[in-house]
Amino acid sequence: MDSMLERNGKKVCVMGLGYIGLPTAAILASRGYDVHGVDVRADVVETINRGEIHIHEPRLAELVKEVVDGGNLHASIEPCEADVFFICVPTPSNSDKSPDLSYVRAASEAIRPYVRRGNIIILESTSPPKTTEETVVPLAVANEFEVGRDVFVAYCPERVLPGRILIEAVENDRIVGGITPACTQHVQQFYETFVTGNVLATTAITAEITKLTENAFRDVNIAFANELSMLADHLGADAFEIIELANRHPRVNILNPGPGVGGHCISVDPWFLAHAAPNQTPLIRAARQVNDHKPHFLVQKIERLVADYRISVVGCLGLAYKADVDDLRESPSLEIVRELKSRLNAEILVCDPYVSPDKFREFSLCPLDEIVQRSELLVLLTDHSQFMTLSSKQLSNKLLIDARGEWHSQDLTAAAQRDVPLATPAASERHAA
Ligand code: SAJ
Repeated sequence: MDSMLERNGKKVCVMGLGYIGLPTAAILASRGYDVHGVDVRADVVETINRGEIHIHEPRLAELVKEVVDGGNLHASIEPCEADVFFICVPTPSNSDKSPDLSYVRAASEAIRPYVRRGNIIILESTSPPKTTEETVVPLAVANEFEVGRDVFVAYCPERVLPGRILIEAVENDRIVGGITPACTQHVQQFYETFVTGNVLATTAITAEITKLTENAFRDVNIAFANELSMLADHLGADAFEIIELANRHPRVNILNPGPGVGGHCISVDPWFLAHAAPNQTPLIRAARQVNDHKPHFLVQKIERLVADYRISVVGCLGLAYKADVDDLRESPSLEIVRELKSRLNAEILVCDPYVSPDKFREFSLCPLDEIVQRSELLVLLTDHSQFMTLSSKQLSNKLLIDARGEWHSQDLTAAAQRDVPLATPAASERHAA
């Protein structure tokens, strides 16, 4: 539909400048759109208008600087008139696991005065079924407009993996679910101007459920791996070796056990499905419970090891929810450290090279060298690449717990007790040495 010339001058208003909204705004700006980004946080708006960013994501800082300096991206706390509106705000869950749509509601209400005939409104936030139709349409579209004729509304879920957002936002296939076929068609044409993957057309409710299904699928599969790791520990076997061997079967592909499942997506989204259909989702609920239990299981193992070996200094490597990101949302690593700090008598040292001490003030962080030098027990919680470079010499004479199965693949098998340790004679000798 759009040539580069047509894009110039076409205005896009992006509501929410977080992990999805900011990369989306920057990508659109780099493709020639005139992008007005909106965030409720004045500090975020100021940071972006200086050409800087407030989150960590590879290559995003350079891109934002380029498009802000070039005049194609401007941030504000207020929306403005635009041709296309994106809603990219958080959709957390309440304490009873029901979805909290307050940010979607607020963003929809905020754009309503600016929406004109011919405009497109896209919801990208992961949302429970029917949110586009029952929340966005009534709040964002004035009564005088008919959806599908005057204003075009669709749900188009983001599917990007943190750490690869700028690549996946462009290259992944996208799903566009319009409220009507005309909405789908308009929005599909718009995505085709900047996405190189296929843009697949469907309805709003199908797109909403599909997005939740993707993350629930991954959660169930990780839960299987985590359950296996606890089962193997109970029976005195190594889950990582079992998985490695089982995965040699041509039709078996088990994921990695870890300290639990974190991040703002996979640990939250399956509950939206469970909440929407409580009696139809026993497996999805069980998976959530298994993954939520894993951090406590690890804390108990660490506690036992500390008591058995009279350990006085424990080093925890990693706070973020996964490798090479700075995101602490729902992080099992952070949950484990918090629990260890409140339950153990030992000194707990913590290192995370991605977490800035200026932003994180709950407790102080330690340089990696110091942790490696001082800890009697080292626990690998998040598999940041910096931790993969530790040599077997640096890790010798220590008890090790590798919750990710990574040190093993670095050929440290002899030193590392993977996932959940058994107090093997070898470990106790090393500890004594
Ligand atoms: N994890 C494991 N074992 C594994 C894989 C992951 O324990 O084998 C853990 C991670 O350490 C992390 C959590 O699971 O704590 C989630 O990490 P992830 O890399 O699986 O996914 P996210 O949350 O970073 O991103 C997911 C992606 N969804 C899917 O892969 C189906 C991404 O494509 C979505 O766009 C994103 O959720 C989202 O925004 O919904």
